[in-house]
Amino acid sequence: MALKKLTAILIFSVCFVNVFAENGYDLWIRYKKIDDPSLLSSYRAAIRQIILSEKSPILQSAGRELNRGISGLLQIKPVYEDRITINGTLLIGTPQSQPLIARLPIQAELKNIGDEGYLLRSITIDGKQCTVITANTDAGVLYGVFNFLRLIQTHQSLQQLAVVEKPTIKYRVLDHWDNLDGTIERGYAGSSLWDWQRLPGYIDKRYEDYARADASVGINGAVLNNVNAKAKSLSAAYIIKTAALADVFRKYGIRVYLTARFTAPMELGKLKTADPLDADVKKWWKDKADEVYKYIPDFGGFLIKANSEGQPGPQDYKRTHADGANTLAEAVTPHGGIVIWRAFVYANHKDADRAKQAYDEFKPLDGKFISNVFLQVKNGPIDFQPREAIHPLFGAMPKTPLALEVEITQEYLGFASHLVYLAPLIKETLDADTYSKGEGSTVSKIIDGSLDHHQLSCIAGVANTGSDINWCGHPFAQANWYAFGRLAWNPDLGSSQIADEWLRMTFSNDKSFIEPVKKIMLDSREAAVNYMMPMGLNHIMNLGTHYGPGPWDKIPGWNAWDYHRADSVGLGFNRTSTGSNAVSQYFAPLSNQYENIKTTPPKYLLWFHHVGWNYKMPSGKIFWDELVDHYYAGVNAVRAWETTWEKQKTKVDPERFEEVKQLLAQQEKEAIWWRDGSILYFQTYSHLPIPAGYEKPQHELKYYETITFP
Ligand code: BDP
Repeated sequence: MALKKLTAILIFSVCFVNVFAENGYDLWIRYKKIDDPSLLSSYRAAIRQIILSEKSPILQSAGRELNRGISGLLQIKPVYEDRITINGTLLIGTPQSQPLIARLPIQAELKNIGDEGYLLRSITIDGKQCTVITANTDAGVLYGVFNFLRLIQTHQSLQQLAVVEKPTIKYRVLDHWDNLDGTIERGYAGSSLWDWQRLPGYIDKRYEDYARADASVGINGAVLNNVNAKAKSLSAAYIIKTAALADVFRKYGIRVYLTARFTAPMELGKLKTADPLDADVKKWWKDKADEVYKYIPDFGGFLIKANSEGQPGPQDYKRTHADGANTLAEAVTPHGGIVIWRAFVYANHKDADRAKQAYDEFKPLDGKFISNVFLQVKNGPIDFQPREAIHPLFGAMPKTPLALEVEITQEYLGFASHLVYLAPLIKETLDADTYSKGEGSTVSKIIDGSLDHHQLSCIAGVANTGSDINWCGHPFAQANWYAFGRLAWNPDLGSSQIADEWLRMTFSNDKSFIEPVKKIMLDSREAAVNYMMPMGLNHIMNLGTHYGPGPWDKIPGWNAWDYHRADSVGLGFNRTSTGSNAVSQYFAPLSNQYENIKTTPPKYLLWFHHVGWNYKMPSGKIFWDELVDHYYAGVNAVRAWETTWEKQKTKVDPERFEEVKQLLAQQEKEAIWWRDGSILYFQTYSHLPIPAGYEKPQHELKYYETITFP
């Protein structure tokens, strides 16, 4: 687009009346007018004119976003110029798109911020006070613009800006488990955002808003379809549909990826085999990749779930995961694509400890993958449970770039009805020390590539987005999308800072609102662990729905008992050397720490040990009493949030106030369901009473066992 010029500098306030109720659609990029008059005038003074030449689609996106932000937050109409004439000039672009920037003494700094980093700098140029938003690439500029708007949204000063940012992780990807029929596996916020039937003809405006939200937190990739893949997504017709989405997302620096069904060469190509070492199969994947890249030149690559939960894979042909991954990776190599191969595998037979299986299967393959393959590892070795011990593969495969996969959708954390802020869960994973190369070998250093010297790095989050008007179902579930993006960009950010930013942008900058509500968010994950699966318990949810308690559940192939192992002696899975010996998969000192019940962190107690009901805990209480304490603490926390939320009535819009209020009431009810159902069930083994002073369950165990999915 040509350089926009306006002759006069016109800054005027526009009185917009907000006729729309707050339905949550605008997420954290809602740009509501700043009320504080002195803040407003200082921001207006800093943005009296803008120099931005919109030479590329991404720079156009940056310009549009800036207009939208400034006209909303400051109610001024930005004025565009092509030279610096006054104080309060915003100078935006790369040294290439904006010659003025090429002359500034910041070139050395630019060299250090890579492809996607950016600088926000207050600089005096020709005697005029300017703010520069610059980067080496247009995408970096776009991220800089979003950060600049975030400063205003969160009421930060724009004086003396010296922000230097660059992402720690290269591929920051959302995995959408969306099916081609519009349903979403483990999606709780409506149906798929992708309208496959009307693509490529109809481009829903929402695609762009989705991309804006992603880009605002630095997410740069989206896997569009379910890991339980259909070959059809790689058919010619669907490649064209995918290309239409890619055209929208590209303007926001986002690449698309597809999941690949391993038997696609047979299903689509009519080959007799999908053996990854078969020449025809290799050729099929190569041709398919060429076809995809013809329509989508910046296609990210393939994500594959193979030989897992019934999905086909290389082992069906007596080949290894590495054989399979490499064949697909070779196909995308000429185009600069990557393959993300999932490590989520387990054979569902009784005697195996599921927690050990991915390690047993993949560790021997370290060094066997070609260089554009990631192995994508879930945070824990079972399956996205409310709390898991860290996955032992982290640190165990130094020759292979590992990607971390976390679940943003709350499959095991109350779907879209429970308020559970996930930054603390993600942080717990990122900050975990594996000791693979001595102290400080954290998961974040493993996945960002720095510990084992990998050039490529990747993090993926299973998306919680859907067609609900507010995108994520629960108003607070939006915070998990936000937090994932922020942590993917910078794993060192704190949960509290992220919650603070999100609350300010999504609800209000009022401190008397932020502090108590932030506390709810920060406490929420631990509370959910407490009322669902405290002290290292896991996989005791209803096995059919993954909602509500089911420690008693048995369905074909599955027993919740296999995970909790309750008996007359105690509770928990012995993974020490006298049990499954999963502890041996960890590096010392963790292996020794977990081997010993006395040194195992209490939060992982039942993950590693079968603990006697009367075992004396460090607190002096017996184990049973402490278990019960945790369950009650979980419910009590939710009750306290309800009281806190009630006090926010005048500080938030009535729509979202009421929605959160009702959902908290539901969460309390269901926390009690979890608590009472679990305690009564475990009591049938412990035969110990609920300690005095606690309210007693209102029903018999049978009642909780027969509650159907609400
Ligand atoms: C499990 C989900 C299942 C997914 C699987 C996976 O229940 O729907 O397909 O993870 O990650 O937790 O492949």
